[in-house]
Amino acid sequence: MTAAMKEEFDRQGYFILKQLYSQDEVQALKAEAARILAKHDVDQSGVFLGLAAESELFKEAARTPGLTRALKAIIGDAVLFMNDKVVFKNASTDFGSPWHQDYSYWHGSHKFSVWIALDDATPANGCLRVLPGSHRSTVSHDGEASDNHGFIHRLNEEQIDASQVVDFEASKGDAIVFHDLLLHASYSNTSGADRWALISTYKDGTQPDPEYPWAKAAFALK
Ligand SMILES: O=C(O)CCC(=O)C(=O)O
Repeated sequence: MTAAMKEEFDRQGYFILKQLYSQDEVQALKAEAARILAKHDVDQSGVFLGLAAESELFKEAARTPGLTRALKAIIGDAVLFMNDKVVFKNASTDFGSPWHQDYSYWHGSHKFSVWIALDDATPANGCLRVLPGSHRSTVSHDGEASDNHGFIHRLNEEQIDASQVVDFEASKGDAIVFHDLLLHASYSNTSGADRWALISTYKDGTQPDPEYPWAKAAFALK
């Protein structure tokens, strides 16, 4: 299983883990995320960084055994958790994320992120979209970024071959592990329903990197 997982990840730039978390676990994570968000001044970006930094539940979720096994198969034995964030879209924070490679934001060694559905995600409420195989090269991110929605490094929609795009329609608890060069985006949320996702980022701990101010909760997976 792990060899097949690695082979698929290397070919596509991502690997899907169906029902990585149970419905009860997802419910508890969403409630805990809501509790954390309520304690902070959260802006309209729809993103809050640093859940594991203040919650044991999120720390546990970041090292859940099924995920640890998958990450070790993909990255190797020295997996380092760096940080996590919740990306919450709802009736008032409803814009889609533009196409980008995460690598354009952090450079250094390649990182691996896990996008976890805390709600069922469909095109109507803003599911993730990926371009399989796009992790084999870096592309320049010079798309128009003046809409105040963050994502200063992005591509314009016309730069993407729409016929190759795969929508990740997810049930809550499903997850996708992806390489930081995989081009991805998400639909805007036209449904008014919540679409919350947890994104956790990892790296190969043997690889040198600059000190990232955002990696505030780093710990090694056992
Ligand atoms: O969850 C989403 O809508 C996409 C978020 C995203 O692409 C990112 O944070 O890099």
